[in-house]
Amino acid sequence: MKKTMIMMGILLSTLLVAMLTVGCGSSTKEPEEPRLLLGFSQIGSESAWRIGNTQDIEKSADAYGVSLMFEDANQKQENQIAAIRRFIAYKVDVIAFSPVVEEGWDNVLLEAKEAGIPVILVDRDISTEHEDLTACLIGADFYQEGVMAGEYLIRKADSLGLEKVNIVEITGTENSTPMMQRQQGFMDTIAEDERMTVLESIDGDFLKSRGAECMRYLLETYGDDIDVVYSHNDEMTLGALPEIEDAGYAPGSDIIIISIDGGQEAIDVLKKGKINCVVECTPKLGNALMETALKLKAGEEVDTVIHPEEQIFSDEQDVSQIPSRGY
Ligand code: GYE
Repeated sequence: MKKTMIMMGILLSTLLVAMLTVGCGSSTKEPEEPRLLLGFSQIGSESAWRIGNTQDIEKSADAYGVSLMFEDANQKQENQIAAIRRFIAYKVDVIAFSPVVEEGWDNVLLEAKEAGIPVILVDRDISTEHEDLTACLIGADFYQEGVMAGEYLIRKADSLGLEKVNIVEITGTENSTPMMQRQQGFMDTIAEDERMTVLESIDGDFLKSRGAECMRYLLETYGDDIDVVYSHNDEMTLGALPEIEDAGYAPGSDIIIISIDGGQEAIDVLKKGKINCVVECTPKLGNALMETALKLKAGEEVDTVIHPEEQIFSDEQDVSQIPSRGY
C-alpha cells in the first residue's frame, strides 16, 4: 500500500514537471506575427480533388506565415455567403473563396468592396455584371480540359477505326464553372466530327454516389449503345465503373472511359486499364494563392488570371511511369 502511494507520488510529480516544462517552453517562445490574415471559404469535401486542395492551401499558409481563417461551406452557397460576411466583420486582410456556382455573389462582394477587402477567386469563377468585384482568379483552364478530353476521344476513335461513337456525359455541379467549361470545350472539339453523337448529358454533381446513380440510369436507358463515358471528375467516374461492370461490360475496352482531375485513385484504375484517359486538373493552388494575397495586402498589381500547367494521362502512354500524384 505504502509502496503504491510512493509510486503514485513519483508519477504525479513527474507529470507535473513535464507539464511545467511544456508550459515554460511555449511561454518563452514569442508567437510570430502573421504576415497576413486570410479568410478562405472552401466549397466542401466532395472529392479527392477538393480535399487535396484544402490540404495544399493549409500547407502553403503555414509555409508563407499566413494566418488562415478556414470555413467549409458543406456544398452550400448560403454558407459561403455567411462565411464571407464573417470575414468582413472580422476585418481580414484578404478574402478568398471557391464559388460553388457562378451566379449570386454580387451583394456580398459589394459589401467586401465597401469594406476595402480584396477578394481572390480560387478554382472557380463567378458571373457578374460588375467589373471589379474580385482582384483575380487562380484556377484551372476548364475549357482547355474539355478540349483535351475531346481531342483524346478523336484520336482514340481514329486508332480503333470507329465509324460511330455514342457518348454519355456525366457532368459536374450545374452552373459551376468546371461543369460549364468542361462541357463546352469538349462539345466544341467533337462538334465537327460526324462520328460523334452525345446520347445524353446528366448532372452528377461531382459526387461518387451520383456518378453511380447516373450510370445505372444511362445503362438502363441506352445499354449496348454506349461507346464512351465522359465524366467531369474522378469521383463520378469511380462511382460509375462498378455499375458498368455489374451490367456486364468491361470499362476501358467495351466502353471508353474519360475522366478529369487525375487523383491517385483514378490513376491507379487507369493503370489497370479500366479508365482510358484522365485529364489532369491540379488542386495545388496554395502557393499562388498566398503569393497573390501577400501582393494584394502590399497594394501591388496582380495577374488577373493564373492558370496552372496541366497535362493528360492516357492509354497512349506508358502509364506505369506516372509518378505519385499527392491527392
Ligand atoms: O474537378 C471536382 C471538384 O472545381 C476543379 O470540383 C474543381 C472540381 C473538381 O469537386 O473533383
